[in-house]
Amino acid sequence: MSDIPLLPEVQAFLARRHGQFIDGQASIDADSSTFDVVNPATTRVLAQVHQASSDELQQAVDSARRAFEGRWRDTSPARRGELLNRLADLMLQHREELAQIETLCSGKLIQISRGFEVDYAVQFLRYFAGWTTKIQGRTASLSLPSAGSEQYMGYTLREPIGVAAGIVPWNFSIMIAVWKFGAALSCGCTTVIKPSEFTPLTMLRVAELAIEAGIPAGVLNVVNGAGGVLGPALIEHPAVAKISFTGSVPTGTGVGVAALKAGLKHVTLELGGKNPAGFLPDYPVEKTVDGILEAGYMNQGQICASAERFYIHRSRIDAVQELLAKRLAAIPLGSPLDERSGFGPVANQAHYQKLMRFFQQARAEGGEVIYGAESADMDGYYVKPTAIRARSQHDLIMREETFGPVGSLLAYDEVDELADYMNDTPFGLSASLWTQELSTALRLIPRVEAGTVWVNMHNFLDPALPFGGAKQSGIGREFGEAYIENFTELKTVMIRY
Ligand code: TXE
Repeated sequence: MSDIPLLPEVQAFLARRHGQFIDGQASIDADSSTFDVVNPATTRVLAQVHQASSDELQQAVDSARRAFEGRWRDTSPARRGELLNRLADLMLQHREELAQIETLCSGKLIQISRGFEVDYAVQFLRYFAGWTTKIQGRTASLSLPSAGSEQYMGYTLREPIGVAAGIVPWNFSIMIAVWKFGAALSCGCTTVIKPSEFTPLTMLRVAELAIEAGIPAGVLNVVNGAGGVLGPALIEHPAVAKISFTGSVPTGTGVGVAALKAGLKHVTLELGGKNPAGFLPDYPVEKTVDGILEAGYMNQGQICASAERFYIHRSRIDAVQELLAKRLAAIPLGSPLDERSGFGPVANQAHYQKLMRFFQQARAEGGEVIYGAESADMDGYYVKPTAIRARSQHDLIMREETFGPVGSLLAYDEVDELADYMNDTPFGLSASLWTQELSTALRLIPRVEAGTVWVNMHNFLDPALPFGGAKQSGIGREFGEAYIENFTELKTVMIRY
């Protein structure tokens, strides 16, 4: 097994000093403290990044506000679309460079970095570019009384909301940022993106490409630093009108409260949860195992929509368990820069330690380890893909998001019981049903409490369809037409004539 060679431009990029990207250029406050970016596959420090100072934060928001008022809001929709498409072209031209930087920072398999962080992100960016010319209000027929000859007309306008802050997690540092800035820019908003402190580098490079594409300075700014310090400062800044957050439920809840307290700011929260996959009694064993692998283990399970709870009919669960153990054991763990690896490290040390605590807890609760539940004997933050047979729906492993490669299996007897189990959680981001009986699926879909329900598939997103959480998994929807609501204010106009 061997790693692909790093491109010279990746090595040159890593050797630079890193900080923020403000008003069209790199910004480094030499007096501000630095934090390390660690390669989770080796635990070695890759780069150091200067934390944004409060002056820099101010400059980033000021620059976004000036760019909004002075230029971007008034740039024609067609031109905005053209520029977003040009950025998409440049991202593809720099595909390998961006993918390598992402893999080094996050431990994501290089093929996934190429396919998702670049190709798929570009597909989203082009989707948003296509919407720029289609954002519309409506006209309405009014019923106001007319005493004489006066008449009325009424219509609505969708106006860009202003400066939008995008707070991004570490699991998809480019793609999730594109969801936020692509959507914002297409609506005429400008942005300040705060990447996760674990993956702060890729967006600095994307912001440079945005300038090369011709997107005006100040439209896309990037500030880096500890979420607990920078996040609240960004949310509270009076010129920030909107916060779009993706991340964990506790942090997201805090962000929502802070956004309301900071002046009833608009907020979109895309949070995680504890997503279920329910396999109906007719579904064959081998296909069930394929489904579990698809739903739970991609990107080491570090996908907010991934399933972590798997409900299998009692008549099949033992056979599923046996085959799943074999399939998990056969996944080749290895360096994420080696194209033959099928499974890389988890993204950072804190996450690795959190998973170790989950394994301990699951054992203490009497969960049966089907496979894994331990680290792999390798230098980086590697954990084995894990499956646990839970004792009951009340086990911690069935209730709390691990955000890792950890599937918990539980047997059910009746289909009604399955629906109850699936909904027995405060969260509701996604869910999947697996059956060859379409009528069973169609009857169950309305009963499942989740923002997205897949049938015979899991973890697929399409820019044309809204995505977001029910219950405590979030507020608002991204993608589809739904995203336009997030970044525009609806203005009603009434005219008497
Ligand atoms: O996530 P956070 P973290 C889960 C996963 C992981 C745990 C912690 O289980 O182990 O969360 O990861 C910024 N105000 N998920 O700490 O805290 C932070 O800097 C404003 C699930 O990375 O949610 C980062 O940019 N912002 C998940 C972003 O919020 C704040 C994806 C996400 O950080 C802030 C990631 C604050 N007070 C982790 N504190 C999912 N389900 O999608 C932090 N941030």
